[in-house]
Amino acid sequence: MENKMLTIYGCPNSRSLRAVWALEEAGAEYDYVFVDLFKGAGRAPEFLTINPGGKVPALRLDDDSIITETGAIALWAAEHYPTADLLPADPTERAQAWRWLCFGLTELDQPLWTIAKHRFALPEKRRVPAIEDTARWEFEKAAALLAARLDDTPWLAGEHFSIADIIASHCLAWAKSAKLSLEGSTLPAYLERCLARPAAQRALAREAAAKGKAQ
Ligand SMILES: N[C@@H](CCC(=O)N[C@@H](CS)C(=O)NCC(=O)O)C(=O)O
Repeated sequence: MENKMLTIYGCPNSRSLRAVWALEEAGAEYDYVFVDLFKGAGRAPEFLTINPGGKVPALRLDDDSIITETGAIALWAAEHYPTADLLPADPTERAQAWRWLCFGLTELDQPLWTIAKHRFALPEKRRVPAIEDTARWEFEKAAALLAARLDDTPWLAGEHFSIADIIASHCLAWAKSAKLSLEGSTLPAYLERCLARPAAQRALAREAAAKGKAQ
């Protein structure tokens, strides 16, 4: 079979950074297609054939099938590039990676998404601004659990960086940009450590370059 390039559909300042970061950690080669969500490109008919949900990220595989959902894309990268060690081989650490990956995608991501939806993402008549107070409270409870875990282990799975760290640290960066404060020193230090990884820096640069090229 012809060896086709992977293609990631993304937009800077969105969850697509998680997918690009996972591909960079994996050492994958891929094309990047900039979907300008801020100009409605997520709703364009050509993108809806890629992801009928109109959301980024989406990953086109070399057999032309599409995966959406940041968790699924990160897991795919971890499984297809095993030498990158994005999921620990040790069964105990691997179980912890699953645990914290799911925690990030639900307990951390969802209150942040609730805040974003009710600030700007939903049609105006669907927004309930008063919900923000409860979502912040939920996020703070989840962030405290994350901090407690990171007081015990350097990375969420244990001794080794994993895709759980990509999702969790992306949520922390998102919280910061939404002006939520990260209590204590553990989470800011962890976020800095995650973002300092060369793969994270390459992912940020790749997304920025794709946007710059399109404008
Ligand atoms: N659960 C999905 C969420 C993806 C998502 O909501 N992406 C946002 C950007 S962060 C998006 O494309 N929004 C455009 C829209 O909702 O129209 C994932 O984790 O991949």
